[in-house]
Amino acid sequence: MAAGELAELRDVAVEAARVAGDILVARYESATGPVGVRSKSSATDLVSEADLAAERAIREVLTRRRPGDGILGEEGDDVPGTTGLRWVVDPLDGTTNYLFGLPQWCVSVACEHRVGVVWDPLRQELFETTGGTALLNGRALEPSGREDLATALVATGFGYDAGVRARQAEVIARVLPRVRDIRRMGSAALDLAWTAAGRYDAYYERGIAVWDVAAGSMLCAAAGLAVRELPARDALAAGILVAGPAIAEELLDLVG
Ligand code: LIP
Repeated sequence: MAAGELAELRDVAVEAARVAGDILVARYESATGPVGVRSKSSATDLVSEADLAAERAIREVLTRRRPGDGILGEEGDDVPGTTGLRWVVDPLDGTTNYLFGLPQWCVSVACEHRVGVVWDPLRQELFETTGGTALLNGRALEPSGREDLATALVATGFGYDAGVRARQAEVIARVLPRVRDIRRMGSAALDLAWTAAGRYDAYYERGIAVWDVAAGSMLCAAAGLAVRELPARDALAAGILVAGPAIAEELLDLVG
């Protein structure tokens, strides 16, 4: 793809993420309690009016600037495209945090295999990649380079289904004694971006959706991290693991 077209895709992704972020911040700062919330797959799987408004805004930018591209979003229809390009968007990653007033949520916009953008409007942190390098506010990301799993800070997350969470607790019981510590912060896209930035040494999670990881996994790959798929097994969904090359395989064996 020509550099100019890639730059245009990047600008579209950033505009879409920022427009959604403005909507989310306005509602977040004005919210005085649970606003327009309903549950999806379970009582703990929530979607808000903010999610829906943010995705509508993203879709408006994409259809206006990239007519003919496909769009897959967490809250809207899967729109097939005619150009061979598909946008995968999570308008609000970290929905539960957002609704509880916890400042750990973001907007994730990816043009598959071309551009990944994770926008954290509260911290004004723009993570982006067009494949070659991964950037945070224009500066190259540097993963931690951790070489010892025992001193690694590992992020993870859990599903919404009680049975799945019980199995994920069994995995955590194996991992926790073997690493420095665990962080469960509630946004896969930020977990991936922060791992690419070296704030975490590794991240893994099963049961996440393609829109949770589409942009963040591109950031991690561009930053030189190992990006591995966790295959579905024993009633556990497929997932993702990202880590520095020196600890990735050992963590993969542990997570299973
Ligand atoms: C969330 C993920 C998080 C996961 C949550 C949820 P959402 O996405 O980012 O990593 O642990 O269960 O799936 O629903 O906030 O877009």
